[in-house]
Amino acid sequence: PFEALSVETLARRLGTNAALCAKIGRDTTQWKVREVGDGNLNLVFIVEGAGGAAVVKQALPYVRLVGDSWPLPLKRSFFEYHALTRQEARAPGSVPAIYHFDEGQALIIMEYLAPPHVILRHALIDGRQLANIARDIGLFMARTLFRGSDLSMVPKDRKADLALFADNIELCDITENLVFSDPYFDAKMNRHTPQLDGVVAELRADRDLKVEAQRLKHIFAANAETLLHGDLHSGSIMVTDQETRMIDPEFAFYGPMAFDVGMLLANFWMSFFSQRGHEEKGKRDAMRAYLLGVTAETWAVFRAEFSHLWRTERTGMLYQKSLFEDQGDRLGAEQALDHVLHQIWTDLLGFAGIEVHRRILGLAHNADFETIADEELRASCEARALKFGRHIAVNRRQIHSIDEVNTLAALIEQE
Ligand code: SR1
Ligand code: MG
Repeated sequence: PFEALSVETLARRLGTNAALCAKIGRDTTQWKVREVGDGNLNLVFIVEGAGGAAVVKQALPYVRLVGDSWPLPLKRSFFEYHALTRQEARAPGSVPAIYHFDEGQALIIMEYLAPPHVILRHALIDGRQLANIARDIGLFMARTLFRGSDLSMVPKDRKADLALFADNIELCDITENLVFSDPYFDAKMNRHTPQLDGVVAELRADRDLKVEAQRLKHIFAANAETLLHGDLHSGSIMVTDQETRMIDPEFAFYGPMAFDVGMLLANFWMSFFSQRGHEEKGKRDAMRAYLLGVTAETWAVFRAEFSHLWRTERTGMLYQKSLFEDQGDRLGAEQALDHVLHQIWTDLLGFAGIEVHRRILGLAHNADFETIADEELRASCEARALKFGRHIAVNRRQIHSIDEVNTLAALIEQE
């Protein structure tokens, strides 16, 4: 039966695991175990031995953030494992290496991304400008989203994966409620900075916003377009000055391409609006400019790589080459590409706006704002972000470029 690991029991329980011993050494008396999980759901151990180190990640039968009053199935570990193997195949080198998966114990033994790797969110709070994140994340999203879809896969394989990930019901349910609905009414687990009471009441009375949030929820739930990471925020990415790795795809399922891109960009915009709260560590003007540059570059890299894959790897049953290039109609294929990219663009703005809202109004907040101790200051950052989120969600069909969005962000920041 399933048993949660602890710092005390890990060496006894995994001391004979061949994969772990091969990585870190079999002498368990040398093993040092630390629990470092700071996410909302799981246990994460770093295990160091005489020969090296590894991470052991184990799901718990409940939501760690809330406790055992909120049960959550262990099978999320199964989805994380299968998502990681597919991400590695589709975007080699972008995720940690997997050494072992134990479905019964809901645990994955994987590569330890040792310091100087840090969580991207923390690096951005510290005011670090990382040169490669836009390129690396843009490529990761384009490759995984394109290659997991009917633009690329054999229909039988894609349908098998659709069925496999369709059972990730409870984690989808978290997103469906926590992201798209709860922020817009007085749901039980919501919380917000008290100084935002007035702004929150206005947003919850905003019919256009609520309708848009439900339209986006509809797109999220009904558009099984590709295998998503499903929770691609800056806390799900580890970085060094050179390297970028995506972690934690336990929310993986078949959904709209724009969801991963929108959630990711929202986290850069939230970092942007949180910077005035971290100014005691030094002026953040350059950081703000950097962050807007990162959003623009990420979207440009995504578009360029997606377009490249469209032209070179479109082997699936959608927009077949036999209808276009094979008949000498390259323009037809480009026209279809424009439609697909345009849809991703319009929808990502909506998902981004809603993601900003849920991190300020819902249950799961993020450290960008939460680490601002002064509540007045935090509320002023959050209020700007909320306004921005509302604008891009409601007006998403009227916004045509990332520069427009970034100009809006800069204007709201200066108010
Ligand atoms: C109850 S889980 C709350 C949030 O944590 C995860 O990282 C997801 O973002 C989820 O929405
Ligand atoms: Mg996570």
